[in-house]
Amino acid sequence: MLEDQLSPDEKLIRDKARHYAQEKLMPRVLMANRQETFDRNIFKELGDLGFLGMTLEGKASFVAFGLVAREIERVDSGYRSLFSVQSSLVMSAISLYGSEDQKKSYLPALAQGDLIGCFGLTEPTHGSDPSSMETHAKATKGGWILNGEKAWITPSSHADLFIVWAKEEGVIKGFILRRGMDGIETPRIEGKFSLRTVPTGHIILTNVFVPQENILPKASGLQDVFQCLNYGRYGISWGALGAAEFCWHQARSYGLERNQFGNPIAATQLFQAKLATMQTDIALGLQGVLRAGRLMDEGRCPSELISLLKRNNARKALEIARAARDMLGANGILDEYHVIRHMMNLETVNTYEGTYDIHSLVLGRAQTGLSTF
Ligand code: TGC
Ligand code: FAD
Repeated sequence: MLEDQLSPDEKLIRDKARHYAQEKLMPRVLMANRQETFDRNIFKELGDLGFLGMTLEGKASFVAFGLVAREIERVDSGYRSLFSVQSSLVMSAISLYGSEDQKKSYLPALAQGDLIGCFGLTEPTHGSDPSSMETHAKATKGGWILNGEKAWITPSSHADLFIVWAKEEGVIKGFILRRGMDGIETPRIEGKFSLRTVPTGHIILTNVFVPQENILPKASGLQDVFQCLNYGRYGISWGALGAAEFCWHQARSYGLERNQFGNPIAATQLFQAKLATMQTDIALGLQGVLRAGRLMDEGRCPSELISLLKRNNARKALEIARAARDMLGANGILDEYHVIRHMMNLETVNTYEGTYDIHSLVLGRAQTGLSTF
């Protein structure tokens, strides 16, 4: 059992996260999803609980971080995305590649949830292939001038701080931009059927002057971007299982109460076979992320293992949500049962931070030594 493999501290953090997620997030998620409303207070709440950037400086283990991601995503993948972007992408980028002054200036406010960060890598015409990005930085007196466009950025329309990746003379570098700098626009993307509890937007940069002190001095190439993505993908691998567990439990409860042909539908062999598949995929997935977490804590988790787990757990969670949707019949399409929301969210989880197929190709390259890119 997973329970036996967690330390007392990890269990305490997990219980704190479960209590918060069930008591504070669950009651507001239905209307937030239906009306696409974003609650900025969630950052403060996560900050007050000590969850934002919790692995930095060894404050908590990577396993504890994963357990928090799982509890938040048991409620909603969008809420977990907020936690992931702030912790794994934004705070990690500053922590790994920032100057001491940048760390002092930004990390405490990001950890408290007083500042909201976002991570701008994807562009309208460069998603799976970020090395072809067109956003560029040109050196000028006292800093750089940035031009370009980032797309699909969580939650750019509400962010105070932007980590923007841009090419300077062909080399990818990271910059810290602040809302209020001249030339930044952050329009929101409308019409999403997935991750509706968090805004997703563009970052449009038109001759934005970025002072010298706002470059991430230790970042110098795509491999540094990928280091942040490794943390993000690891958190997603845990989180997706939380969403899957919710759908599994919902299907089981529904099947025990719903009668057809004079018997609970859970009494049918087909229904039970589906529950068995869900249980198996979740139990094996949890063992995988636990092992990866322990290796992360020891500083020796291969990035291919993270690709393997992100790819598999996101896909299995999506399959479980689709199966649960079916097992609830017509009620499966009602948002008050929450399964259809998880299913729609998991379409995004399967796509972002490297699609299922991109991670297939990463694994294929590692096995064969042959790159398809
Ligand atoms: P490639 O030649 O593979 O790599 C360039 C350099 O990077 C190194 N590298 C890694 N290092 C550490 N960890 C990893 N996972 C790494 N993957 C690659 C690699 O060794 C190389 O280093 P060096 O020193 O030899 O130069 O580069 P490529 O251009 O061929 O890339 C191919 C591919 C598919 C691996 C890559 O582009 C990719 O992963 N594409 C997916 C893009 C992606 O994941 N975007 C995410 C955007 S952020 C986001 O989605 C946030 S969602 C919000 C939320 O998380 O909730
Ligand atoms: P594409 O790269 O155009 O891929 C389209 C299809 O082609 C996919 O099925 C893909 O697997 C396939 N494909 C591509 N290349 C190959 C190949 N070589 N071989 C075989 N098949 C291939 N990005 C950020 O930078 N920051 C964020 O905060 C962020 N948040 C997001 C939030 C949401 C809700 C979503 C949906 C996306 C977010 N993203 C973010 C972007 C995300 O990382 C990209 O969508 C993802 O990397 C895929 O890129 P793409 O959408 O351009 O698809």
